[in-house]
Amino acid sequence: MTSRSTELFAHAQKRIPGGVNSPVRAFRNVGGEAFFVARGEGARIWDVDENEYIDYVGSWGPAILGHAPEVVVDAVRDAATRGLSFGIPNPLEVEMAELICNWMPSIEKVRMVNSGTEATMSCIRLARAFTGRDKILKFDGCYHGHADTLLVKAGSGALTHGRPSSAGVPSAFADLTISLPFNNAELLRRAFQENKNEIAAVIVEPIPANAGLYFPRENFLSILREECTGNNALLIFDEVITGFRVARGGAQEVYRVKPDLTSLGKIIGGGLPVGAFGGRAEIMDQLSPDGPVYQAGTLSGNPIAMAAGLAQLRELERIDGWKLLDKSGAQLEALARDAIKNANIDITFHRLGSMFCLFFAAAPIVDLASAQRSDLKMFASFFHVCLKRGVYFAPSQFETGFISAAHTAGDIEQTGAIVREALAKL
Ligand code: KE4
Repeated sequence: MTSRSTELFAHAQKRIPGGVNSPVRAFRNVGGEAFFVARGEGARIWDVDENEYIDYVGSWGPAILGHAPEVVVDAVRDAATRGLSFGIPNPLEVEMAELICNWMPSIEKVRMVNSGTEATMSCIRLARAFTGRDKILKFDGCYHGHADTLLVKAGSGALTHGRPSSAGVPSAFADLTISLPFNNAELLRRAFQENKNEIAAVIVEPIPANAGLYFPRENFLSILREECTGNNALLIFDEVITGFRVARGGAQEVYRVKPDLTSLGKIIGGGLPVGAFGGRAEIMDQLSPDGPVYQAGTLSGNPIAMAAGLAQLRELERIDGWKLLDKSGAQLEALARDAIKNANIDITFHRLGSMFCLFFAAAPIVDLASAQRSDLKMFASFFHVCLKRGVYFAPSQFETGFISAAHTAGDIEQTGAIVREALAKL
């Protein structure tokens, strides 16, 4: 009997490219067919054939409280009764701006947008205008959304589908983007010397999470800061994933490095389409209508999305979510490491707070090249065995797993047992 997911996927492929509205959902890295989700509640999701999964994708980061958290649903329902969108300033935008600036002191002014891509794209335009320079420096495997300038050696879906530098991006654009191996301070210094006074900004995921999850060497981010300052280039932290996840003040609080601009997304929308970018007032004031840099959006600061994001962020603070998430992360790590010890396979487990990744490769994994040593076939088998047993991990080796505040110790215990079983079967 054909499953409902299979029927839907067949129909979707007739009307939607690849049958999906975002490539990573297509299971191409792991094979098989994407399932269609019917609903989610807390740490669990159900597909249209009523199969139940413990969810470690969490909408790729936004569902930090789990699915359909009561506080967020109530806030959305309440705001919706007063109208869905106006294109007129509303009080919730000011509350959101105030919260972001208080939680991330490097942000003196912030503007709301509708996706992480819009946030990073706007940071790049702003940096180019503020410095009067054109070149941008990024790192191989880091993914900053799908703006032309940033689809050069990009991570996430671009990497998963083997096209880190996308077709359709004019070489004139791509030539303005320098991409280096992450964690290589020597090459960074050399790039600044070879492109004297030409680099407008360095954009970085302070904790790269789009080629699997790995970490900056102890002083790499401070070297980035020093090199940018010394060369009058701006430092942009892309905290679309890490913002308000790894700490209340994001990765910049964890590593105590102050960027000039920060891009945000995912969690701040509570599941609705929201991005934001902000930083030093003297830079942000270059934006229209005060300054010469144009940037706009019909739905930016939309009251429903603001209500959802504010409810999620305030709840996260109320329950001290970061402590709770780290405790759950530590429990999963202990179980995973135990399972790995029992399986005689090269696996490197990385975790920070509620973000984690199992690389099917030996350590050390410090950049894209080392992440690409992973055995993708083995990852795919692991993914499908876990899926069959009711655990949904990201359908790509080049993504990161997310634990939510809704995952109970029981859920994680169950997950640990399934991981152990899956590794033993490889
Ligand atoms: P969006 O445009 O997808 O909202 O955000 C782009 C983006 C920017 N910066 C970072 C660090 C990101 O991780 C992302 C988007 N993340 C991917 C998953 N790793 C989104 C999933 C998808 O593309 O469907």
